[in-house]
Amino acid sequence: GSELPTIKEYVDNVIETNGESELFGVAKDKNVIFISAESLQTFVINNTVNGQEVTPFLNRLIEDEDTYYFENFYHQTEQGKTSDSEFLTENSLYPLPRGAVFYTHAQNDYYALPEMLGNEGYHTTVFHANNDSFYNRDQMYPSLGFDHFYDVDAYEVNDYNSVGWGLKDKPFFEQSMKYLTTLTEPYYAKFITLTNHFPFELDEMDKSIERYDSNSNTLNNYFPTVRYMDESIEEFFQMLKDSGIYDKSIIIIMGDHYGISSNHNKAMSMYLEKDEITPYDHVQLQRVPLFIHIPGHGKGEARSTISGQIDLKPTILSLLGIEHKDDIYFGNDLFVDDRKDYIALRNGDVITNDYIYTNDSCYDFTSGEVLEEADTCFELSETVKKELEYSDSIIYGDLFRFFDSR
Ligand code: GP9
Ligand code: MN
Repeated sequence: GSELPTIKEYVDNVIETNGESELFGVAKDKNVIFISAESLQTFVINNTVNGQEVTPFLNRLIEDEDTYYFENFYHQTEQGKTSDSEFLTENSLYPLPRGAVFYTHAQNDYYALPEMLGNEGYHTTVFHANNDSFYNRDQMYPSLGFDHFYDVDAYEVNDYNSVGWGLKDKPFFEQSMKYLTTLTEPYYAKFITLTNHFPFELDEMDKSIERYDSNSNTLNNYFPTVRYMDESIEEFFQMLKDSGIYDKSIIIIMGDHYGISSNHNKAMSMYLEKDEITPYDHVQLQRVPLFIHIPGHGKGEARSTISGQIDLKPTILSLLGIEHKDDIYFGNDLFVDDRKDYIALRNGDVITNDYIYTNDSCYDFTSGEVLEEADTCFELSETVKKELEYSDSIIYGDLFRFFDSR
C-alpha cells in the first residue's frame, strides 16, 4: 500500500475539483436508471441514412429541456469492451491496457458506485439478458457492491423474441418492468442492451429503416439495429411514464463503446463524405452519446464539455448530493467548472478543448490539422501516461484493500 499516498496526492492535486457543482443534489433520493446502449456511437446522432433519421427518439431527447446531452463524450474502453465501460462507470478508474479487468481482478476490493449508493440506502441492480458468468459478472458485480443481477434466467427467451446475441431489446425492457416496479426505492438500476451488437443482425419485421449501401455489411447493418435500439428506449420511457417511475427518477443513457471498428474505415469515410479517416477522425469516432435526463428539471441543454466514461461516478454521486472527498478516482463531475481539462483514452491518446494527441502527433481539436508547435500537448501526454499507470497500480496491487473509506 506504499504507493497509495502518492496516488491520493495526485488525485487531490490534479483530479479533485473545488467549485460547487451546478447540479449538486438536484436528484437527491431519486431512482437512477442507467441505460448502457450497446455499440452506440455519436456519429449516428442527428444523422440520416437513405434520407431517414437514424435515432429520431434520441434526437428529440436532446431538444428536451430536461436533458443534458454531451456531444464530446468519449468511451475509454479497451479489450474488455462492455465490461470495461461498466468498470469505468462504476469506479472512475481506467480499465486495464490488456484483457478485461472483470476477468482478471474480480476479487479485488473496490469502492464502487453501487457500494457507495448502498451505504446511502439505495438498492442496486443490473438487468441484462445474458448468462451471469459472461464477463465474469457473477463474480464482479458483488465486488462492486451490486445487490442483484437479473440475468438471462429472469427472462423468457424464445426463437420469436430473440436475435443474434439473445433477447431483443424491446422484449428485454418490457419483461424488465415487472421486476423494476417491485424494487424498493430509491434504486440504482442499470440496463445493458444487446441487440445493437456486432454483426448487427435484425429480423426483417424489426427493421424500420433500410440498410446502408457500401462494401461493409457491418456498417450497412448497423443503422437498422441502432434504430431498433432507439425505438426500444423510446418504448421504455413510455413504460416508465405509465408506471409512475419516470417522475421519481433520473435517466442516464450512455454508449458503451464503438460498434464500427477501423476495419470499416473505407465504408465509414464514404458515409461521412470524407476522403479518408485520419488518426484525428479515428479519435473523434470514439465519441459515444451521453444523455442525463432529469424529469421536471427544465434547464437541460447540449454541452460540448470534453468528457468521458471516467466522469460518470463523480457526476452521479454529485447529482444525488453525495460527497466523496476521500475517494480515489480519476474523473470529474460534469457540472463543475474547474474540471481537469483533458480526457485520456486507454491507449494514451488525449483530448482537450484545443487539441487531440494521437499517433505521436498533435492535431487541432476543431480543424483536425497537425500542429507543429504543441509543447503543452506533448507534456500532457506524459501526465496522462502517469495517470493511467496510477490507475493500473491500484488494480494490480489491489490497493483499495488499504483504503479507509470512513
Ligand atoms: C455481453 C454484452 C456484449 O453480455 O455486454 O459485450 P461486448 O461484446 O460488447 O463487450
Ligand atoms: Mn458492448
